[in-house]
Amino acid sequence: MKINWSKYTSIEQLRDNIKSVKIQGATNVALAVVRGMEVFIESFKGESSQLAGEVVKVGKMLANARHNEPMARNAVRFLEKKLEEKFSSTGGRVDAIAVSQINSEYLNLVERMKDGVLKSSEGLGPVKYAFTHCHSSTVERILKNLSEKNTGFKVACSETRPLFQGRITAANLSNQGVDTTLVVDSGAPNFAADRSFFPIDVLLIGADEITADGGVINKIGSYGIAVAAKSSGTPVYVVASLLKVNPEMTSNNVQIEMREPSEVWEDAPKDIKIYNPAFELVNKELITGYITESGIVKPEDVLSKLHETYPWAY
Ligand code: RUB
Repeated sequence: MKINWSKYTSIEQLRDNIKSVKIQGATNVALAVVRGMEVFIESFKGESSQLAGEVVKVGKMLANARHNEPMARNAVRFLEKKLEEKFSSTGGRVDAIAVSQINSEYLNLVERMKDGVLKSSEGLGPVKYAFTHCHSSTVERILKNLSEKNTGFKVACSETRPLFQGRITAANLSNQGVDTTLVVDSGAPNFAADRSFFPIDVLLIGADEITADGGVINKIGSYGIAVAAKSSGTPVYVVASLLKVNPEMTSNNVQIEMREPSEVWEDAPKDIKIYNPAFELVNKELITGYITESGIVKPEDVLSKLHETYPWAY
């Protein structure tokens, strides 16, 4: 489902919506960062010589509103790199139009990336039963396409407590005519492993951050479902852009965004400690492959593919 970005008219509104997960999913967070930079340009009244530096600052602030979002940081990195090129070719004159053009180029790149991921997903071959977790716009698009290509296609997804993003996936797919089943989180691993009732051909999950050594950081709950799928011989694919690879993070030094306990239990008795990480690591041994804009990539090759595909990236 496409977001109408014009309804976001202030940087604070964008930052608050990213932090509260009203704008959710790594790709939408990256697009929100671009929207924020546009909003800033539209209202900028300062010295034109300062525009480029200031817009990059705004972009970085928004891109760091959530911790595990390298794709958002790459949206700003793209602008920075292109601005550097413009500085050297125009002797330092960069105006609002030039910045907006670069942002549009980034948006076009994201569209090409999405088309590339969709094309790579053809490598999956026929799929009748798929399982997913949380809400990834990238996975949702692939599932819709699979339902068009495979007669009798069915998808199941887990609810994804505490914020129930799985219901977004279920509602979006069902509204598009896809045969959809929702399962509670506690039943999800067993559901993914049970080959009798819903014999899953593939588990497809999204990614917020991909570690340099090929692990994926995705919504809490992803690990257990991946273990269950792998243990019953079901392939586990991560559907994601290479722009989510963080060259500085490996499976040994992951840092995960911690969220407010109140998301889990609003009026919990005060002495109970609540552990509420947004995401968790799925280690590379559980991952069959990454479905990316540059083909289906083995976990150990994600970093070299990032450098090959996007030499300018973070
Ligand atoms: C969303 C989530 C998604 C990835 C990928 O978590 O884990 O799988 O962000 O999404 P949250 P996309 O709801 O906390 O943002 O494929 O749309 O980039």
